[in-house]
Amino acid sequence: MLTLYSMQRSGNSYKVRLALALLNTPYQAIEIDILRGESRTPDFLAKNPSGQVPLLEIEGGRYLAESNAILWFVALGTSLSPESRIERAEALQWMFFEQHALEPNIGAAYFWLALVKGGRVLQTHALEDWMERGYAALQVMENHLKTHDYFAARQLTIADIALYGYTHVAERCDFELDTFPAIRAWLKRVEDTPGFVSMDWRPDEVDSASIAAGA
Ligand SMILES: N[C@@H](CCC(=O)N[C@@H](CS)C(=O)NCC(=O)O)C(=O)O
Repeated sequence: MLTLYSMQRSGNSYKVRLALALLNTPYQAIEIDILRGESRTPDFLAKNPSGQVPLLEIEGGRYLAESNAILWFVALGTSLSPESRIERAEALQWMFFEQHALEPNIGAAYFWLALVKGGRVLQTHALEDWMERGYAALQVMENHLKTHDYFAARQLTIADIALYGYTHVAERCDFELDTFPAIRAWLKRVEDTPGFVSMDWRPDEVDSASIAAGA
């Protein structure tokens, strides 16, 4: 049985929950509240020295961090992972893009505007950069989606799941998607996929206290 350490409102965590739900893969979920420092306790740091969620515990006591690495782990050999060499490389290309162009900008804006009280005031200057770079990333995605339904392999793959994680919350943190019709159509295509679950959806949850108590 897989164990996923994740935070409900974390886009990186949601990517993994979405893939697991689409694949109907059973797992146990443990909620880690990063705003209360739960990812920085000695116990959690022993599992993931980066102190971040998501973190997947695999049978045999191995831990895997980084949302996109986890996506590959859970999806390999399924319909969500492309088969051919070039299509796998294209999926990776978009997943690297997600981590360097989208997540650090829209993800950061989402965190400070939607999750942290007073975050807008604390991050006024950084916000300008995040908006500019976030819109640039959205434009790259829009250009691709004008001629493609999905990002790789002409079907829904983990590349779409990776990009969906923060694109779908862009409007909750000041980005407007009115001028990105191809992105809006793609968001809807992802949401119409059988087995899709929203970020609010919760798998049956186990709290960390009961795990520690061996329950
Ligand atoms: N590149 C990592 C980023 C993970 C990340 O930034 N996680 C955030 C939540 S979305 C976190 O755990 N932050 C807590 C911290 O850094 O203390 C991934 O894709 O998994």
